[in-house]
Amino acid sequence: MELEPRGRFGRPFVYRESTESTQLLLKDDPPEGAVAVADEQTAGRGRLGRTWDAPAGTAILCSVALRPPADRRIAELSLVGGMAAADAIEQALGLAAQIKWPNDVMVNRFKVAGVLAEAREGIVVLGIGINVNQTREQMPEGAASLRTIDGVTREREPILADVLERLEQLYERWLQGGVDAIYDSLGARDFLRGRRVSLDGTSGIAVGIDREGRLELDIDGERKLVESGEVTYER
Ligand code: BT5
Repeated sequence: MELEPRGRFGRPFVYRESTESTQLLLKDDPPEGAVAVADEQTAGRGRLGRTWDAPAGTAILCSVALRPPADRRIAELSLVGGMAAADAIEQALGLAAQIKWPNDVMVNRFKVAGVLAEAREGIVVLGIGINVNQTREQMPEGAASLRTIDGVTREREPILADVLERLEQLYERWLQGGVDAIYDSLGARDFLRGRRVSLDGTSGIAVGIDREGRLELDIDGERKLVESGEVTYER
């Protein structure tokens, strides 16, 4: 894959046909905006030790080096990355994309993209995986690609360039004003709002993502704010 960067993000640009994980390619103190992309990952990472799987050449698999101030909450960057992916997916597909807190992008209740924010050695590596051209047989349960949704095979490069441009803009806004600064569009994309959800053994109704990027729950009439975790919802 090649990239015509439209801004600061994408310089330098590292591409590998096949690699363990793009999260591991941004080495030696990369500048903010350095991007690594691969056509195939042999050990793609999800959160909490899970894997991210995509057949070679079908998906966007990219990692971006970020250098937020040390006092900022890294988890919020998953939402920033999710927003960039959701906006780009919506643009490519012409269908609404939603954010399932804390890091999934959903279309028609299927997961089409995932985001992983990992902090190490003074940088945050933000990984974004977007399912573009996988066939139905190639998708895990509960997941979809842009192609399984509308039957269209797409070039990945323009979508990648779009994601990075949007990410740069959203990240700048987040740097200035936190989640609050992107909240108008984030709140409108909140997939869990109003749904019955379970988290760490408790269940309740998701009130929604708040202006600090936490998930607000209503558990039997009591409000609870969650900073991180694994949410399941009832379909
Ligand atoms: C995520 O984890 O959603 C974060 C995924 C981040 C992937 C990118 S790709 C570029 C960069 N390099 C990496 O190595 N990773 C990042 P999580 O919420 O834990 O979701 C993982 C779960 O989603 C797995 O346990 C599967 O059930 C499912 N899954 C695996 N591959 C998938 C896919 N292609 N599409 C949708 N769901 C998938």
